Amino acid sequence: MDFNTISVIGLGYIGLPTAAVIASRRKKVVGVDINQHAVDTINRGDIHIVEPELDIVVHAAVKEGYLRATTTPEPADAFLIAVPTPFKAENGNDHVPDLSYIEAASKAIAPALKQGDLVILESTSPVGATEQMAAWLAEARPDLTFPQTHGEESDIRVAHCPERVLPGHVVRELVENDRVIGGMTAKCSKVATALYQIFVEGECITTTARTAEMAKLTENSFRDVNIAFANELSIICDKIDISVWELIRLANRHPRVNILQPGPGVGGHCIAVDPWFIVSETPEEARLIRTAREVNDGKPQWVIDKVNEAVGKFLSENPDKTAKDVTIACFGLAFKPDIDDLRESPALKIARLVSEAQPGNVLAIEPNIKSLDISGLKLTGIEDGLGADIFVLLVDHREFKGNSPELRLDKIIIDTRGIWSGKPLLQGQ
Ligand code: SAJ
Repeated sequence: MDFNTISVIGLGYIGLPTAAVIASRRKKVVGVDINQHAVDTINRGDIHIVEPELDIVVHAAVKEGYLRATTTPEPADAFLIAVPTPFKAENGNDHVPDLSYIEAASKAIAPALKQGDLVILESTSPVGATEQMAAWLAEARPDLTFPQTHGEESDIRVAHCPERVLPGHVVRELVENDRVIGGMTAKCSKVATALYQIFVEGECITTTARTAEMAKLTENSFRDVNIAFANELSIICDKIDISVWELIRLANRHPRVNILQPGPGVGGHCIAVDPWFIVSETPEEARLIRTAREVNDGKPQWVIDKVNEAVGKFLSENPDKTAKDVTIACFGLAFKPDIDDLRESPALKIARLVSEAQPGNVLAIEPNIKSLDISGLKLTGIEDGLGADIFVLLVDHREFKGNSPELRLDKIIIDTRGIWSGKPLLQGQ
């Protein structure tokens, strides 16, 4: 199977690296995005997102003429859709998946389709989304045949191949990770596998589209449930005055135990979202998955309650002071260590809510960003942060690790990541 031109729809955190890596294999890639700024930036050989090594790969692919971006889809041999799947805005609390970006992308590429083309959905999707996408394509192109009606004989091949790369390691993981490839027919899987073999060194394992969709949701739900277990343990341990960090270290000495790390909550755009796609489809059955989401979503408020307790403790130890005199330093705002990504970050949420609730100064120390536009939150360097009365460690950035003595003496420390105190969460209680 020859793919002369490959089109990637959606040039975000997944689409752009995928387009660039395919182009680095000397394939002609046309990237499509509705964001004109992103398109212009990429065509200059630059990138509009932060991801290690991506700038080099994109720059080379554009300069060598293999990668080009546009706002309008063009004919290609394969179309790879990597657009967002958020929740429906009007149903925010029900966590119902919103397929409107997939619908818009399907309708945008439909006029460019021709017999023999392959369409792959990479966006993390609820079970059934690939079949829905094929239905939208068929509706727009009644002159072509699709797998849902013509099986192996269809003009267009359709498959789901979920992305599973870890932000911060995308360029490496895109090549090294195994891929689950779910074709709507066996032939669809075969053709899609040929596409991924252009750049994937891991194994390509084929299945059905629905199983591939569920596999991706399962991977992120597995992680969410395991993080929820760690977060619940941290709350239990805090109550009974045991160091959760020591506890987990000890329990993990068991050959079949591997507990993850507690934190201030679960952030990012995947693990805090995808499990809801299962819950939304099977609300009666997905009880553990739902509870895990609730445990992790409840953790930021629990940390905020600890900050309030810490302020009370500080004031009782310093009766000459009022709440206005208390300075709180929040260490870290990103959703995980050593990145600049603040989207869906529990750390940012905690810092923001603390600054709204506390009358004193609230400092934010985030070495990975240069500016912050949140009223009441003052972005400062580590040195200034060390002058605060209460430290709230929210992200285990490399800059915060270590044994700095200033971090331990006569300060109230709320260490949600266990890198400073190694003691019960609110040190000194
Ligand atoms: N976290 C903890 N404790 C841990 C591990 C993580 O609190 O022990 C928190 C992090 O701080 C962060 C959140 O969980 O707030 C998510 O971080 P992460 O590193 O676990 O995952 P993501 O969201 O960056 O990427 C995940 C990955 N999925 C899995 O590891 C199963 C990645 O492979 C997926 O491709 C990605 O979701 C995605 O796009 O779906």
